[in-house]
Amino acid sequence: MLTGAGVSAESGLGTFRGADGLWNRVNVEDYATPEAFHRRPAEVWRWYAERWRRMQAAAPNAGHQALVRWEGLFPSYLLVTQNIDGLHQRAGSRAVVELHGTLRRARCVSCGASVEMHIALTLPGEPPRCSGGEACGGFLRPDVVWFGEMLPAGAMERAVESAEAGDVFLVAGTSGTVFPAAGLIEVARRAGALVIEVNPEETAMSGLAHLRFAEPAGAALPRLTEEILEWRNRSRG
Ligand code: BV8
Ligand code: ZN
Repeated sequence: MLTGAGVSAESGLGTFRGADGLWNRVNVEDYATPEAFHRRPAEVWRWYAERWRRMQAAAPNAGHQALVRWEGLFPSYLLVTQNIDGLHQRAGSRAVVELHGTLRRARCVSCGASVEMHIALTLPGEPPRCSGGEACGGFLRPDVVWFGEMLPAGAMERAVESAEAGDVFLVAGTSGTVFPAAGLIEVARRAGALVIEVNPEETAMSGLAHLRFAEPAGAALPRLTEEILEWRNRSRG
């Protein structure tokens, strides 16, 4: 399955596009690109630090919680998320691939050393400098994928494999506009999966869905999960 910012909307975290979207308030190019970090490291660092604080203050919602059950329901289930907020994991999901990285960690731009964000934020400097084993002194950056950057090694491969393998592909809370993530929907569809979309609004990918639930994820996902569980119990007799 594939999730996006809409799944975290009911946890109080804003989405990116649409009327109240984050990208309506700031320019993507000023914050979510490697060039932006190069030009204005302090501003970019502070902006992500503020998003990290909001993320920490947020709690997983009924949509995140419902998806935890899917791990036990389908053996090849994989939760592919574009979200960097870690709320799926905080809800209890373990089989998660974070296509766009995570804001729970920072990493050194020079040596790649990884630092938990809550620790990085206690270090001096905006952004702080790397103080790992080698103390290379490089800037720490959020461990997220910016526009124009490659996805984490192996993440897309695992995601494609699961999209090709499953009978059902669930897409929830994403506008389906950022690639290569959005391409997974077509991959699943071509491989013969039943594509289900959960989104109150029509999206760029709605045409690929066999089934659409035009509802918030926090309502549709728990209900869908209950229905699958009931069907399971009935079919086991
Ligand atoms: C790459 C992390 C190879 C950081 C993000 C043309 C020009 C330039 C570039 C491109 C181009 N064409 C394609 C590209 C590539 C580019 C891209 O796709 N651009 C698009 C915009 C055209 N992609 C990349 O650059 C990717 N890398 O391709 O590498 C490469 C490398 C070098 C050179 C060439 C190729 C990397 C992209 C990663 C970007 N990082 N985030 C951060 O967060 O700060 S992207 C950002 O969008 C988000 O973080 C999120 O991860 C992603 C997707 O957004 P959504 O999750 O879908 O959120 P959105 O707001 O859009 O939608 C929310 C939906 O929820 C709505 O539909 C709404 O109706 C719904 N909703 C609302 N409430 C609810 C709900 N649904 C359910 N329940 C609710 N309650
Ligand atoms: Zn370093």
